[in-house]
Amino acid sequence: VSLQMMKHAWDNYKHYAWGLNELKPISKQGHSSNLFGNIQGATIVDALDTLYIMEMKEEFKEAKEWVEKNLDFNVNAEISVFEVNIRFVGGLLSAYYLSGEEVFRKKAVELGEKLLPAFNTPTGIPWALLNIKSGIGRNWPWASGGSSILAEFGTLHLEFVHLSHLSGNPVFAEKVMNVRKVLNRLDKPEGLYPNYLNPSSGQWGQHHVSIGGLGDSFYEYLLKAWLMSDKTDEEGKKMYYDAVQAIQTHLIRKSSGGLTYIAEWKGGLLEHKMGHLTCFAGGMFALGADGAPNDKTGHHIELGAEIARTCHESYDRTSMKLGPEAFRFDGGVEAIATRQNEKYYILRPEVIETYMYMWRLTHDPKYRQWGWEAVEALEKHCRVDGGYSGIRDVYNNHESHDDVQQSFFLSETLKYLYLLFSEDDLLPFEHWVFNTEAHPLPVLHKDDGNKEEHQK
Ligand code: DMJ
Repeated sequence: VSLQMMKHAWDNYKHYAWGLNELKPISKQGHSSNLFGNIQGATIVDALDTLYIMEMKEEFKEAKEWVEKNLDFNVNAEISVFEVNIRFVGGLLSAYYLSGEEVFRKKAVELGEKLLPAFNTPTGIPWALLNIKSGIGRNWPWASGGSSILAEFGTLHLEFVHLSHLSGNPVFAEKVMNVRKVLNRLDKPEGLYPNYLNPSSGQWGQHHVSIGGLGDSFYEYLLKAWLMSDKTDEEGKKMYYDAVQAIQTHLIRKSSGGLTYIAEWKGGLLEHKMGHLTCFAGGMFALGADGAPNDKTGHHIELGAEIARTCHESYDRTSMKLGPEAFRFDGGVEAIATRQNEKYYILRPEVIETYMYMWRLTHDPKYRQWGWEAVEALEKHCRVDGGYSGIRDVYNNHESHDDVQQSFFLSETLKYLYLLFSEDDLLPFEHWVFNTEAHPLPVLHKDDGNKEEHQK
């Protein structure tokens, strides 16, 4: 089924928006997000590995030809360093490792080089935004006193380690190791990492902590850096398990109805809200269970299972059976969005991602059942003639479509669904880690001197 879904999403993109970043499936035209500046083809690059894994050979070939002929980074464009890294660098790296086609390696390294000037700050903590022609960077004007964002500068590590590995140039890995160093030197309030860090002063901005938006993939990359290093990166490992300890003490709570959730922390006060983005953490806890210190393996799996259940409830308590952007545990509600501007669903993957990890790690059939419920809901409410669209209010009985087919729907949501219903030996966790955009990167085994030896 996810293959049929992929075909529908891809064919419509191809028909109406080929070469542009994303598809508007209702108006049947291209959608350009300023996150990528004038870099084009986000859907193509994000979808390459999904096409490959689903064995959509013709489509993969067309996509590869487009990359060869048209993917161009010599543009005067201000881009989001994080978004371009996770979608474009990550997408190209995976496409290279899966297919062995040199063009993807070359383009990934070329783009990586374009991103390097982002690290030219007094601390080496990169800017959020970079003009890839002039090399001038800056931060989001809304981010606490000129700060860089934890989930942005903390989500470069996996890709940059691979860029060094594939190019033979250590500079990429050095840049991300320095980010680690800066973070390690800083005092952390209650052991927590605030979402904002000023790249000039090296001081934290506002003390807001989140395992959802602005924080999320930083934690994910600590764990995955350790796993991707064949469990040799002890520093990444320690930072991850220390962070999880602080998260458990200060952020994880249980509702009176018995649902475990991860709250947000604002200078010591809790906001009892959990984002759809935060739902990825169920899978992360389960993935990290194996290495948990003090015989806590079972506990981390259990925590993953509880988060999965809560996020499933957030879907189940809507009329469309698709989860809202954020849900609350206060004012008499549990796992329900109470604000109009938190009721949308934009084809995000995190809940299905957690089902996939929980399925692989426990084989409890309920995760496939829950994944199937999501497929039915996507087909019923998000599928339109011209592709798949997000929904403005999942509590309404009538769809109001947002008219965007996000590129991560093809790279993540559909890939995780496909993996959920595949055998465990398709991209086994011992050999692959998924970047935060679901692009698989091989574990760098201790004894693999050269890149040719990676398992496919
Ligand atoms: C994706 O780009 C990535 O999963 C990122 O980590 C968070 N936001 C979207 C999906 O929701």
